[in-house]
Amino acid sequence: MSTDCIFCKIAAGEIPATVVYRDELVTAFRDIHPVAPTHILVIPNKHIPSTNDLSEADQPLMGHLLGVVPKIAAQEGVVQSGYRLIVNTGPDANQVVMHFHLHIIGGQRMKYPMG
Ligand code: DGP
Repeated sequence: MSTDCIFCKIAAGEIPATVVYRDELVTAFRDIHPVAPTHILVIPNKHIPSTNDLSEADQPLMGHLLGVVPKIAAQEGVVQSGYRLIVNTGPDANQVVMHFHLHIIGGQRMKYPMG
């Protein structure tokens, strides 16, 4: 855990968030500034700053993180309608919080093309 990381504190239950899924490895909660009717962030409970910091040892964890997405999508009622997964990494992607997080965005038709 990184003591100055807001997402570490959410994972540890030290600051409030609307948690929609939690297990020993990952936590999912509603984004504070939703851009769509469904906007969930899925994070590893372990502090990993960004995609660039993933190690080979993190592969089972990241597989698990992706694996919980359909369960959360089902809870949110967007499995059939679809949803977008986004991982912002670094300045050009506007990554603001330096704790790896996967955005699940859905509940409305997404803009396309992306970028
Ligand atoms: P990104 O640009 O990918 O780093 O997006 C970070 C997201 O995190 C952004 O959509 C807003 C959300 N966020 C930031 N701080 C908090 C917080 O304290 N609680 C919650 N629930 N979401 C937060």
